[in-house]
Amino acid sequence: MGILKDKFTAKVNASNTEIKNLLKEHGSKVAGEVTLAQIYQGMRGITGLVTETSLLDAQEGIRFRGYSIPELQQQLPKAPKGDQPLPEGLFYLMLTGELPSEEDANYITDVWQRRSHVPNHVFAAIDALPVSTHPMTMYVVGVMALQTESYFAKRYAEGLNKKDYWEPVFDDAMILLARLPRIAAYIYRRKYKNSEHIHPNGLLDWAGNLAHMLGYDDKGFMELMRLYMTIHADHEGGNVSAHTTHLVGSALSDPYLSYAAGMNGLAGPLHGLANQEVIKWIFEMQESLGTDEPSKEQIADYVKKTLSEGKVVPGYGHAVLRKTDPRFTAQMEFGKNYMPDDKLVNTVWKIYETVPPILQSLGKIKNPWPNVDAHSGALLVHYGLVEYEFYTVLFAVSRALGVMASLIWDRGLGFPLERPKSVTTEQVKLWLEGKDQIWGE
Ligand code: HAX
Repeated sequence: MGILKDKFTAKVNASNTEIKNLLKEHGSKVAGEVTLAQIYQGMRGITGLVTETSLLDAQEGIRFRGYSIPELQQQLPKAPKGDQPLPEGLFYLMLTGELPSEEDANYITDVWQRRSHVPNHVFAAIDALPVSTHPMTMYVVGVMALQTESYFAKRYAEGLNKKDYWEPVFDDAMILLARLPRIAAYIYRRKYKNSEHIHPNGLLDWAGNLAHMLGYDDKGFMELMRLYMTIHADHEGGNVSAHTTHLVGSALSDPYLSYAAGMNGLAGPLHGLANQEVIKWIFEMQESLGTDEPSKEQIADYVKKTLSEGKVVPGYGHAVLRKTDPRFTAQMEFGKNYMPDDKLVNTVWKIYETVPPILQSLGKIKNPWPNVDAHSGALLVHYGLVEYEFYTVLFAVSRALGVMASLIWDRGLGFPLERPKSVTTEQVKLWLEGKDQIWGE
């Protein structure tokens, strides 16, 4: 891992100097104000942390180190004869800030291939759970079992200089990334394919190998995995999974502990679990309507029924985005190229034409447009991966790319323990009466 570490060292040293000077000159500049509503309502719109790997624009969507998804699809290295980016290239970009050459991406594939062996006790820990366990629970248990391997935890226990924290975090992150596809595939084959496991293929790239170990060697599915792993990787720092990983990491919990914590957040239905909820909701709609080709009118009625029952329409809305998610659009383009006549995929597109005006008409939803989760399941179903409870595990494997690149940066930049201030309503009332300060320990 020497070449990549050397590259990172040069980048992080330059950044440290830049940030030190920036704070010296501008550290006391006021960067915004906070309303009482924001304090009570999920801290929306409060800028409170630095994440170098990607930036989310409410109108335009995500950019990874300045590159949009269509730009990444053009400029990142591809698998032989492939047309989708290799996630290895995205990881390189997020870690170094530079577009990788084919050689750079292949180097990462090679490192991850060599470090992909998962110790037996991890499989034993997963096997100890009932088969009925949700795949995300199995996944987090697998990650936690892998924590026995942490270099950071060992080196910290031995006594590690602050300046060197990032290095074992880097090693842990690379090894964790190398092993996650194996863990994910193991869970899938155990739960849904009678524990008939498939050996990794040493010649395949990271996402291609995941497809292979899941049991889907179709070229289209491999390309889908490369796209899927790329677009789900990062969504700046404030989302639940990225923020949790960063927060737990700030206590110097090692990368395994931090990532597992983040993935427990991803497993919530308002976040990553929404991808399973979308397909579940569509299947339930099909069953209730008695057709797998519902009309727009039928969809509209079903959406209104969902809302009248006090439920959310899964896959729609976002805490930051205010337009159609470019990750949704990238998947729609993939569908148009690879499966234009698929009934379920066409239903997803009909839902897209139907839902936004209905949500808009409620007058309270800030973003009526689809997010990434509105589309992903239908593409997986097309290739036969119908077991929707597994979908969030795929999201989790991808999200590791972003949160691990960020965690390496967090330690490289020496970010301290994160600890915002909270208040009680009693104190808020005193403050409103002019009898107390709201801030300050
Ligand atoms: N269906 C029904 N109601 C919705 C809605 C939806 N899709 N999206 C928002 N609303 C409601 C909210 O529940 C809220 O209602 P109340 O005032 O009655 O509490 C109101 O509209 C205002 O919400 P908002 O300000 O527009 O949205 P938030 O920032 O609070 O929440 C969510 C953002 C993503 C959680 C929300 O849009 C939602 O629940 N969407 C459906 C679940 C989903 O798709 N989640 C995945 C999001 C993307 C992601 O993280 N992927 O992993």
